[in-house]
Amino acid sequence: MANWETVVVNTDLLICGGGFSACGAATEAAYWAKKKGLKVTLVDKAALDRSGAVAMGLSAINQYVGIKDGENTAEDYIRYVRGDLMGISREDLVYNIARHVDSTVHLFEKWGLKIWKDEAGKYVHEGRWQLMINGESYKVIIAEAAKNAIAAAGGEIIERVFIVDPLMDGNKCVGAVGFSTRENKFYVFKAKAVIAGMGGAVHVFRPRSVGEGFGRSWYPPFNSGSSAYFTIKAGAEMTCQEVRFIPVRFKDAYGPVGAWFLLFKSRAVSATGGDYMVVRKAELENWKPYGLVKPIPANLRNYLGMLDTEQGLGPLYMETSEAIQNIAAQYKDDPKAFKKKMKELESEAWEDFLDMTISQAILWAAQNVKPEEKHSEIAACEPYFIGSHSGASGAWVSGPEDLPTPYKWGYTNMTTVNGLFAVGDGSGASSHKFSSGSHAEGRIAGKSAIKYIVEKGAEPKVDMAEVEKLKAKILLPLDLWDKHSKETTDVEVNTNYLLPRQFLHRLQKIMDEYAGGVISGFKTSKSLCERGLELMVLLKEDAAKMGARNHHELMRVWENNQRVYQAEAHIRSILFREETRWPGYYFRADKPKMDDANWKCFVNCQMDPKTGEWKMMKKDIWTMPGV
Ligand code: SFD
Ligand code: AMP
Repeated sequence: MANWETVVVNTDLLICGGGFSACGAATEAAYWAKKKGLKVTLVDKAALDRSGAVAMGLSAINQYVGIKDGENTAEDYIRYVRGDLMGISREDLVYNIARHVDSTVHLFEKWGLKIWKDEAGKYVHEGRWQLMINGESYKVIIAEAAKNAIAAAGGEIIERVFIVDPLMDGNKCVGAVGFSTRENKFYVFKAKAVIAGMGGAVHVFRPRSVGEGFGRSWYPPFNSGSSAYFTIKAGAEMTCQEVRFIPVRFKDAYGPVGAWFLLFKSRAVSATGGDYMVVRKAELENWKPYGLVKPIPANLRNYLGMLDTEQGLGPLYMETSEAIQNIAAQYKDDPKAFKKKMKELESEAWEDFLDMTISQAILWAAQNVKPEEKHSEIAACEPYFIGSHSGASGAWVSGPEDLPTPYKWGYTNMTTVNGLFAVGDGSGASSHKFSSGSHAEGRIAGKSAIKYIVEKGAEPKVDMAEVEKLKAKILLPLDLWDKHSKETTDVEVNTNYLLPRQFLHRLQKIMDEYAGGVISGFKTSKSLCERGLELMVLLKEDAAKMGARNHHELMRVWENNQRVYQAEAHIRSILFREETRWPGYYFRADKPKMDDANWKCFVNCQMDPKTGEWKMMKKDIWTMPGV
């Protein structure tokens, strides 16, 4: 076995991940931990300042309820999420986040985030729930607060350590193992409670950007399904694993569209100029009652555009120039004011990308796009797993203690595994929390985990013999490389190992062709899913044969292994749910209609970590009384 040092870290609370939810968890947990003399340790595979989905920054805060000013209520937010997710949401969790999220946003502002204000000093809204920000340094600001909180409580932040597996003591999570992506160090974290906040997953499906564009995706390439893998391997019940997210974005560089639709009131049209939201309005009747809610659910907005492209009406375009001209038109009688407004709008359009998707600005520049003069192509991206946005996949967590929810078995946000909490993209069925809601949920879980430690926390019992086995398994790819890489003239062609990139292509091909990726027009069926699962068995056999030439590739190997679990949970859940509920995200072509009578329920799944057997379950939907 590769001769790596084993580093043991003892802590009370272990936070896996360093993104928005983990920073929220760290900030809150450290506050309570300090009072109780407990230690909080946060571990991120990257550097906290620029890790996760918000690494590049964002141009908006997508969840702000505005309770203080009477703009909306938390109940309004429940109705919004219920509609957008076609009736499938954990209303207790959505409510819990909604009632706390505003205070999180106020903290962001206090920590230095610039939120746009109008002349009256009120926040500038992009849409009903969204606030415009100067967000290039959004992540740096939120990370700084988490760092300060942990430092003040005497905790520890460990960067560039990739968490792989949970450590278990029966049905209790007692820590995690991982490895440094820079040094020859294998880490063992022993903890009384663990929070999984390692984001969602990308590159499970073959992306549109392949070849020279590989690595570009809407969802950040560094989140590879670690939260899902970690909770599945711990034996936790998972939910909504079929609810992937497909955003529509500016094509090829994945620039955001929210500001265009909501702030600039832009239209999206087909190549022949028809506004698919108007032309295809009648289709929404087929998806009642959700097809008729406002705003129209994200998947149905996608679907109407997809119907255009399927009928040869693509490409689709965002009418940027029309939108800019419409806004500036109110100044048309004053040429100077008109010119000034046009300049202002033009710079807002570019800033939207520069704040969060710099590559889209580069692509516009490279293709001589002037948004004020000409429209710009948009397209549906490949599928992603991001339960915090408009998808819903994640672990099944316990609801808030003070609500009459039927989903309560322990501490708020604890999974069905004792001592293991999930947040952000890691917790399911609580969509539309976005950056601010993920942070708020992290705070809720951080406080709850400390409560668990105070009331139930026992010294973690870790079986070091088991840890040695995990170390050998995790470092095996380095051994395979050392042993066999000199056997062939081309190191990439070898019968004794395959490289992570090769494995990734195989996984993506299976998902793309059998589970409804881009190439299949997002359509799948029972037979396709079953065949996909057969191929997954063979793929998993080869997973143990991945080789790695260095630290970086070792990380790639484990990212792939983690993606496989996300992929399998996804196929199994699509197969189990015998209907099409989210056209525009995926289509069960053999069950093309929504079936509320049989399938207005959560689809949950659970893998037995000992046997690898999966159990599929239906769970009832609870709606908040009076909402
Ligand atoms: O509008 C390991 N999101 C947006 N939210 C907004 O509020 N406004 C926007 O403008 C947003 N836009 C947007 C958004 C997301 C993406 C991908 C894009 C654009 C392109 C959503 C939010 O970003 C999202 O909801 C939150 O970030 C979710 O928080 P969290 O904590 O669940 O995930 P994370 O922030 O990505 O952090 C993950 C962390 O885990 C680390 N990690 N650490 C150790 N071991 C491992 N094995 C690990 N694997 C991952 C990561 O390094 C990271 O620290 S809009 O355009 O849609
Ligand atoms: P996006 O850039 O698509 O992620 O959008 C940012 C925010 O605006 C998210 O909260 C979306 O759900 C919302 N959004 C985007 N487009 C629309 C639309 N056409 N109607 C309503 N909400 C939208």
